[in-house]
Amino acid sequence: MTVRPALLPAALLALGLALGLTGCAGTKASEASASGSSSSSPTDAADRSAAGQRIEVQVASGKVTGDTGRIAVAAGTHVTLVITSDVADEAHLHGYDEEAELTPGKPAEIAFDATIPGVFEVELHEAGTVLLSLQVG
Ligand SMILES: [Cu+2]
Repeated sequence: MTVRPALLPAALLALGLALGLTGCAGTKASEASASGSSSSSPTDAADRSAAGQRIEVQVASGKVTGDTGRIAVAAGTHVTLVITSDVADEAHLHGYDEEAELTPGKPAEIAFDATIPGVFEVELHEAGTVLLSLQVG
């Protein structure tokens, strides 16, 4: 037969690798940085969902301004995420696994349909900065 003892350690190694690949740094760090995010009202979100929702953030000197914090999005909404950074970086929307290359001073867009419920971070891979958390539901 073809049962080889070497397969077991290999399987354990693969399992260990899989456990280490649960996401980028700071997947659960949204609570700590959401202190200034009480500005969106439920009626606001309902109004915007019909025509799609535009979320804009700006990054300058390492600081994030605009639609930062936790942003509520109704499930099914077409979302356009616009990110402007003063340094080159790569933006990553977790959960949906959408990425955008950021060129200094040029707005980059990630457009998607919010079909996956949950809370997902938008993060800069180089800087490690969390721009916002998307709350879909
Ligand atoms: Cu990421």
